[in-house]
Amino acid sequence: MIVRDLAEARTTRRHVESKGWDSTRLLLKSDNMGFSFHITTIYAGGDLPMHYKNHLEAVYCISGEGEIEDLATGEVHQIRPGVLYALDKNDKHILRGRTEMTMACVFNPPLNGREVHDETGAYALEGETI
Ligand code: 9YT
Repeated sequence: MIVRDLAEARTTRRHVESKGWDSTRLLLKSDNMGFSFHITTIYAGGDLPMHYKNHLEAVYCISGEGEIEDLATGEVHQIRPGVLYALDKNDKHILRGRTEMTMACVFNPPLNGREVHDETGAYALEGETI
């Protein structure tokens, strides 16, 4: 069994900060669960174009409010606590935070550890392991 505490993990290299967000990677590839699990903070006013070409991601909003734009269709979906979105087609999107948002995120395949977005908005498959 694996037991991890978010507050403790935030003090380690599991905590990754980038432009407009931070993410604490509570489960990673090395845990052999077949997915990774992260608690992400999207900062207020964030406007984040992303395109996870190499991963499927599901995101559940715990707190805060914002919106996600599907760049294939132009549809804009409101994000609030209780809403989940799943990028089941590696969907290119923009996530906007009206307020700070706390999100629970799952990635398949799992992240290695320290991934941040490349210039195309993707994470490399061979990210830095921790
Ligand atoms: C919601 C989202 O994709 N935010 C960017 C960070 C990512 N969730 C991560 O690495 O945990």
